Amino acid sequence: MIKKIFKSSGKSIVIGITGPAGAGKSSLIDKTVLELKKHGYKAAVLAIDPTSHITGGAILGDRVRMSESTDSGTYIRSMASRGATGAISHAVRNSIRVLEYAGFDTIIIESVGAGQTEVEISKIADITVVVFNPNTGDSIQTIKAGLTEIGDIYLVNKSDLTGANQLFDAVRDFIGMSEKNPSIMMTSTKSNKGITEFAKKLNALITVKKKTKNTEEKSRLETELRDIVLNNIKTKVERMLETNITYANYLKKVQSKILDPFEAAERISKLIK
Ligand SMILES: Nc1nc2c(ncn2[C@@H]2O[C@H](COP(=O)(O)OP(=O)(O)OP(=O)(O)O)[C@@H](O)[C@H]2O)c(=O)[nH]1
Ligand SMILES: [Mg+2]
Repeated sequence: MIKKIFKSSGKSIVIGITGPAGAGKSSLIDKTVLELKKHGYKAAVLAIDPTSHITGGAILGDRVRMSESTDSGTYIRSMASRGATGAISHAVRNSIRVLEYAGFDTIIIESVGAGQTEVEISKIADITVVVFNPNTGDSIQTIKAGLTEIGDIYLVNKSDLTGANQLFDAVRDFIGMSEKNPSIMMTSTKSNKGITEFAKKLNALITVKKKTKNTEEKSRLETELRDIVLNNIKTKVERMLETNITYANYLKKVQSKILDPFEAAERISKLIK
């Protein structure tokens, strides 16, 4: 399928929305998608689900939170992220291609937390939004944990709750000086505040990103190709080592301390052409 649709792919704008669990990402996406529709965009949502897909808890949660937009024709799909992070970006890249082929020009990816997956997704996304909320005390911790580099927009959601203003100031102090010069905004999906402004900002960013999409796509494809080649080679070598007699012999020598592992590895590596 990818073979068939690859040729025309790489034009849609990908928006990554990340942040701690319960920050209100799904609720925000639900409302934002409707606003983006007014700007003429047709959005699809991919929710990366960090939990087991057997219990289905978060999948259901995301679906329920996005009921408004699903009712109006938005496509939402959850993906389990258990397993290698490399595998996730692989699956996400291909899902984006399929969704684009299906006619969506804006693809929103929701992911939780501040881990490797988020950083990987921010590399795939054209625009990254980091969502915080005053409910969880770990927000600043999250900022410190490495989300400072990835955001184009930092959003303090749940502005209807106390502590939102302080959090906004803290985020501004922390993020304000970063090189990317990101926007810092406040929203409340509950009292419907700031969503229009957020969508407006996204619209402006989409317009900018569309101009550089071509160049961006080229460098992304280079990363992707490299990823695939390195992965293939790794698998090949792993398989070879499983059955290789010379390797087994060297291993015995190392295990009986006749040879150190570095010397042995050097010699084994020379066998691989
Ligand atoms: N007070 C208030 N609550 C909100 C707001 N936005 C979302 N919530 C609530 O916060 C909870 C989590 O919202 P979600 O939209 O599921 O958050 P999420 O970030 O997608 O959560 P995960 O996908 O589980 O990480 C829900 O109970 C929402 O109703 C808001 O602006 N104000
Ligand atoms: Mg969610």
